[in-house]
Amino acid sequence: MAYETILVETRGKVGLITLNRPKALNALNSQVLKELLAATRAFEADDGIGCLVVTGSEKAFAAGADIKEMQAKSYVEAYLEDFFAGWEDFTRCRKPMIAAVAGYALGGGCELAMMCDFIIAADNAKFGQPEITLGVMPGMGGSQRLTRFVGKAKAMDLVLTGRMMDAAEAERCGLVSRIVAPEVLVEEALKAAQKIADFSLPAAMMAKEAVNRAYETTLAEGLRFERRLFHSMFALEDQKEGMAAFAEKRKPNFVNR
Ligand code: CO8
Repeated sequence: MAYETILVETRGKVGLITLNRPKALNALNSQVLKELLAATRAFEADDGIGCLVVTGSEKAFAAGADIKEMQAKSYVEAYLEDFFAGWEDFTRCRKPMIAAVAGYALGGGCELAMMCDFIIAADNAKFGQPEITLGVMPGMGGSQRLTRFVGKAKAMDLVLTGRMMDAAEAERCGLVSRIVAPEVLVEEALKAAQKIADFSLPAAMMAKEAVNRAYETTLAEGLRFERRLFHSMFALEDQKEGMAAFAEKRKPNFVNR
């Protein structure tokens, strides 16, 4: 598929997707969604890929859903097309995904970053849910994911005032896992992604599934789910290889089986 709003590259075992609508600060319109889903599915189906990185430009990861595209929508149009529901498909990607965020990650941009498994931010990153300033509220998961990630006080502050927070504040409150200089952002994200991709893919996918389960269930159920997955890992060749390599003081050679 030829893409117009994203750039898609393979770097080693990593699939790199770069949002590419510079004139609109990478605003997320329906074409971006369609292309992002297609690229993600292609990487998901590619056995050579173990991790994905989603990034934008140095000025903007994404400045939100495309306001100009949605401004004239009626309620019934939004309802019938289940506006924004397609973004849920993005979160169905089972391979690990890293968001590499520089510049603005606002509204849907912040929500897209939160759909990834973790966020590496450049020190110029700015996160926010400014929908309230447009007479609406977050519609791609912001009121739910942000609240789970940073807690009620900070989420209410951001969602109700529409203010932006910088990378340091985002790291302090747990939204961001690490901060790097803008010029090395993609390189650092690719390094982290390559590291993940070099591990056993089924182990990484199960680990992702288990951590995500923590957001959806009780502690007792989550612990049971974790233990079942952990037991099942003894069926993996990669478990035998990883533990043998440790005992034999050598590097493991994982085969994703
Ligand atoms: N949508 C469409 N176009 C955008 C967007 C956007 N979200 N953000 C920026 N652009 C466009 C601008 O219109 C401008 O285009 P043009 O040159 O044609 O006028 C171009 O990008 C450059 O933007 P600016 O000139 O504004 O650049 P600045 O550097 O001056 O400002 C900002 C950067 C602060 C990021 C500013 O662009 C801004 O405030 N953008 C909007 C941020 C925002 O409000 N995002 C939330 C959008 S709503 C959303 O994501 C979810 C909605 C949920 C609704 C639920 C309904 C069911």
